[in-house]
Amino acid sequence: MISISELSKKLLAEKSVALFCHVRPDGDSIGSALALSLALETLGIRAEVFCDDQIPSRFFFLNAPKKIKKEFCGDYSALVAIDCADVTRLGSFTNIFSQHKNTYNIDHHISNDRYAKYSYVVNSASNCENVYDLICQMNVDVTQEIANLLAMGVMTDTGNFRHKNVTAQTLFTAGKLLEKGADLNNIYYHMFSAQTKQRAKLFGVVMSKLRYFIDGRFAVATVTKQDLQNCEAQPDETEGFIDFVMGVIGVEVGACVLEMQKNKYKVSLRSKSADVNAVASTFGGGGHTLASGCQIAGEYEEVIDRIREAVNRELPVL
Ligand SMILES: [Mn+2]
Repeated sequence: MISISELSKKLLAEKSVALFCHVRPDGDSIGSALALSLALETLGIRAEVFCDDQIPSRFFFLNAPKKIKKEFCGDYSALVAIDCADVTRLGSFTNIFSQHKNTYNIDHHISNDRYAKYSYVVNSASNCENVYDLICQMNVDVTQEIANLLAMGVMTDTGNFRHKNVTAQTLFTAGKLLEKGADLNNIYYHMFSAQTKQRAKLFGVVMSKLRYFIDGRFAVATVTKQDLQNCEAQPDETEGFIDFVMGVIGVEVGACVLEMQKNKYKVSLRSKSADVNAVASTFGGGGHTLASGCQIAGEYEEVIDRIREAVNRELPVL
C-alpha cells in the first residue's frame, strides 16, 4: 500500500484520470468518485467518472451525479477504482481496468484485495473520509459542491451516523464538511427519508412477512419479483429495509433476500456483533464485519437454509 502523500504526489503527476464507481452504485462510491474528480479538475487534470450501472435518480438532487458516464471512451493516463473491494465490482469495466498499466485503488473495505498497481485502503467508515483526507493532502479547497458529495458518502455508509462503524474521525470529517457548506439536513431527506408511494407499499408487504430463525436472533426479509411487481416498485427501493429489521428486539443478524431472477438471490447482511463478512465470504461475497452482501443461486428455501447455517456458525453460543 502507498501512503497518502505518495498517492497525492502520483495523482498530481497524472494528465488525465478515469474514475470508476462500483456496480449498484451507492452514495459513498458516487460521492467519493465525483469529489475526487472535481478536485483533480481544479488542478487542471482531466477527470471523468464512469459507472457500469445507471445512477439511481435519488442522487440527482445534487448536480454532479448526472455527469457520470456509462460508456467508457477515451485515453487516460490513469484509471482509479473508487470504493471497490475487488476488481469485479467495476462490472463491465473490469477488463479495461485490469489491462491498464497505471491503476489506483482507493477504498475502505477490509476485504479489499489490493488489485491495482497503487492501492490506498484505509478501513474508515466511508471511502469519502479517505477522499476528504486525500483532497486536503492535495491542497485543494473543499468547495460546497465537494463538501455535499463527501457528506453524502459519509452519511450513507454510516446510516446517517447510526452504525457502529462511526469513529471520532468520521464526525471530525463531517464537521469539516459542514463548515464547508454541506447541507446535512437536505442530504438526510434525499438519502433516508424521501420515498415513493410504491416503496412505502413494498415496505409494508415485506415487513408483514418477516421470518425469524435461531430463536429470533436471525431475521430474514424477503423481496420477491412478485412483490416488486405488485407494488410497482424497483429493486433498488429495498435499500434501507435491512436497517429496520435490525431494530426488532432480539435480532442479532438480519438479512434482506432479494430475488433478482428465478433461483438467484441478492443477500444483504447486517449484524450487531457477529461477523457477517465471514457469512458473505462463504458464498463468494464480502464487505464489512457488520455489513456485507453476497449472491446465492438456488431454490428459495434452500438458499435460506444455507444462509441460516452460515449465520448460525458465526453467532456466539448463548
Ligand atoms: Mn463505501
